[in-house]
Amino acid sequence: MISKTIEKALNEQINAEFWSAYLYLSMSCRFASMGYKGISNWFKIQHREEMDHAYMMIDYLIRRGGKVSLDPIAEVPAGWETPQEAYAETLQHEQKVTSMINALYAAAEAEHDYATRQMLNWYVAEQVEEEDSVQDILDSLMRIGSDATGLYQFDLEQAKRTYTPAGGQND
Ligand code: OFO
Repeated sequence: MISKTIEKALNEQINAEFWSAYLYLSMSCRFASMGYKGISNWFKIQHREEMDHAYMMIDYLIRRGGKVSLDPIAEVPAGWETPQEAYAETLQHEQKVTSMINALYAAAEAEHDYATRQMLNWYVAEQVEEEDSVQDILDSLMRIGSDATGLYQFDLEQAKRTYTPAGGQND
């Protein structure tokens, strides 16, 4: 049986994962409406991965006998003007999520909840991956600057991203 402290912390993280999913869906919609189909695709896949992150934690909480609370999702921003702006915000957001996962990990350790700590290892590794891939994209965008042909090519590249269910989640 999971402790009330960890149950609460996991429910907060589940809400945060849904918020991330909603944030990236907002970015996907924004870039679709600006004609950047590839960038919209990249953010839509990011959205689906975040949903998986939430589902994985929900499954875990249920398996441990915890109670899932699906709290309201706070409003997300909208209206990014450039890809650079949205990806910079993505990196900032992922850095914040990394600190949240670290805090959760520390809470699991403090409670001697080694099963939760073990489950969180997947998220710790995922955050390294998330920050690294967004940093790579920002580096490319830095080189492209406002070059229209470069941005066109970049959009085509982003269109190639495909969805793979995270952590064995089914679509
Ligand atoms: Fe769930 O990794 Fe991004 O936020």
